[in-house]
Amino acid sequence: MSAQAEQDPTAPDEVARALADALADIAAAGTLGELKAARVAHDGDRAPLALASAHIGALPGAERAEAGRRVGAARARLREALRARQAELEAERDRQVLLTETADVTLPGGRVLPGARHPVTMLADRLSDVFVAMGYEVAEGPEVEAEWYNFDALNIPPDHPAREMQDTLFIAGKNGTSASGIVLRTHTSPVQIRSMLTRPLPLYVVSPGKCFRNEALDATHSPVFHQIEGLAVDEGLTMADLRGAIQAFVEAMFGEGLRTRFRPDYFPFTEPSGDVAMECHVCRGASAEPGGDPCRVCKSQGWIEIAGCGMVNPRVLVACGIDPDRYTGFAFGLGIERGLMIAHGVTDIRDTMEGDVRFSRAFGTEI
Ligand code: FA5
Repeated sequence: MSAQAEQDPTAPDEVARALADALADIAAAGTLGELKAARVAHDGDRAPLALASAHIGALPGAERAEAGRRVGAARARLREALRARQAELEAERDRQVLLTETADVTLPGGRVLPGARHPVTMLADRLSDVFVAMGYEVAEGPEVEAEWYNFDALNIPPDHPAREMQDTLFIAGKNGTSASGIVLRTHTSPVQIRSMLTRPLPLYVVSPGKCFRNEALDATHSPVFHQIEGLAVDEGLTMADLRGAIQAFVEAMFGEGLRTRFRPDYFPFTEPSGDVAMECHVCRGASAEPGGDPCRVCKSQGWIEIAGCGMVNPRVLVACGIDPDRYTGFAFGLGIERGLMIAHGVTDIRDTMEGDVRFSRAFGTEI
């Protein structure tokens, strides 16, 4: 045999050695990564058996068939070995995963609580629903409000003492020093103005929302609280309609047959103005009778004040471009936290805002 013949990569010895090398490397591959390296080395484009395959065409015609069978058989054997080892190593990997990544089914599970709406939000929705059922629409307004909507348009000019009734948190232009003063709204009444300016008449809206006052936190006051505002503007509305709306609302919230009481009060944006009290829903007034048992909810007064109200001041209608000779309106506003406290016997307003889930849980987990 010539030296050239010995270097023929298709020669039986060469093919046998290349296959033996390949099978040894495949058998020695202990990981899928090592097997991948063996695949590149022995079955890649530059592998000895691939080169042998490419060399077949250069052989004399008589030798080609024989060499082709030899190299083809070797490559088939090689691929079968690769496939078998791949399957073994994958099975081994999966076994290891099962061994090392075991789940202890006896460990306590991490429960994800579904979450719940806050009792104040739930009450605001219930209150809104009572009025929506009477045909009112829900209106919203911004918490950061122009001084004009919060005061001026509500007949509270800059020098009016009523501004002192509500300790105001100013964002810009303190208390009338700027034409464009910006405040954190002190009540939901500015939504009355926004509604009258943007909605067609007749108008029946209810507006729950957050209010802010520069007040110290104590058992009954908070610097951040919620109110719900009601406003009706229509032809021929009178105090009797206001009374009827409040009476229907009290009965829907606290029970049928509870009486309401109106007493004169003062708000610059309503004339006449009143405060509304309802008969105590716990003692039904009995605690105020001579010899009656004391009542914690109404402090033995028999009545609980729940809202400010009145007929919309004609000056407010005029500020909103409404003809006061044709239209009249009534409005009312009540504190939602105070309502919650009355309805559920909560004695400290701070409980409604500290975020303690034990407080909220007592109201259920409606979501
Ligand atoms: C008003 O804010 C008027 N805008 C209500 C109104 C609307 C009258 C429409 C007439 C027509 P007053 O300042 O009284 O009124 O507040 C109304 C209610 O908000 C109070 O009865 C109380 O329940 C609640 N409230 C007021 N200040 C606080 C506070 N610091 N913390 C908790 N609740 C408060």
